[in-house]
Amino acid sequence: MQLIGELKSSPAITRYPGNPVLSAQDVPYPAMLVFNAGVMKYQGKYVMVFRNDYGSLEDQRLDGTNLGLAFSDDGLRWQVQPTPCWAMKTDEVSRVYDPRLMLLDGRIYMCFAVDTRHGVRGGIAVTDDFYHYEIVHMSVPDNRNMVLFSERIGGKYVRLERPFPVYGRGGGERFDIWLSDSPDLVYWGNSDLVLGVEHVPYANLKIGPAAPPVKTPKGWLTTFHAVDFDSGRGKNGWEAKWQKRYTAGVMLLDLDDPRKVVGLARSPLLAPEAPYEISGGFRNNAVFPCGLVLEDDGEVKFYYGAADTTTCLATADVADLIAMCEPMA
Ligand code: BMA
Repeated sequence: MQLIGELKSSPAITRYPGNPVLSAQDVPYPAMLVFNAGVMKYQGKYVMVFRNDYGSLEDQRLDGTNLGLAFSDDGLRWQVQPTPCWAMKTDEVSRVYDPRLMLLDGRIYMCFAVDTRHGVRGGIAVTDDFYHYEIVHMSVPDNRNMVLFSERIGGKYVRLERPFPVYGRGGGERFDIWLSDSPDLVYWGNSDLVLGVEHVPYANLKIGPAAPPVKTPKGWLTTFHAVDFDSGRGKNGWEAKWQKRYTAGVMLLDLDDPRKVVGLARSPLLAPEAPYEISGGFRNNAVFPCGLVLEDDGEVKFYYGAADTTTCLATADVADLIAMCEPMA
């Protein structure tokens, strides 16, 4: 395995000086790790659904996961609602996590991952109030990191996703970004590979969709996470070993045929560097974006989980992100 070495964030991106924008102490019910949040703008407000892993910080013990809801007028200062907005626990399902939010046909959709006794599934639900979720689709295992495009393309709904083909990819975690389409959000097919991990120079393990793609005149601006592994890394968080690093990347997909990558940034958009990304967390050395808001003036607000512990914000100009995406060879 080719080691990746040092990585730096792009000069195009600026961390919000008030980071983190959300952490456990902002949550009025049991909360411990508050991260990987989906964010959207809806009816003039910013809305966030975040993952909350609760348990004991003192004993470094995870007891469970629920999703929390927060609102904001400026995308910076957030008010968390008094109760969690969703959780799922049955004999079969242990938890729902890593939500992504998007508006589609005027309704609010959320994609999420579901841990089950029989594998990890990707889910899609619709809600009108962020508290009641009607599940419209659950994938077969193993799949997660699903994101929906905000409009139909060629008459079809489209999603990016990240299946985990362990057996067929040599037994390790060598995973790529795929796309499927659907006539109704329920039945999905016509699946194709979009971006292989081998195309990302700063990944040696796996990649996966990050925030839902946003439309720009040059293509669908699409963020993803990228993972590199180094067996020389040891303990770096709560676990005995944490040898991965999670960075964030950006690419442009063709407006009419999003199976086609028209541009890819050859270096990361965001690499773990800030103190709250590289130390003091559950899994240090990790940035994991799930939310992105494109403002009317071209500012991109990029929300990401830092060290699987807090929710942070970075901003960029959409023109700079587009410029980073170089044509594919
Ligand atoms: C991924 C997911 C994310 C998590 C990341 C880093 O595989 O489980 O929820 O943020 O690992 O630990």
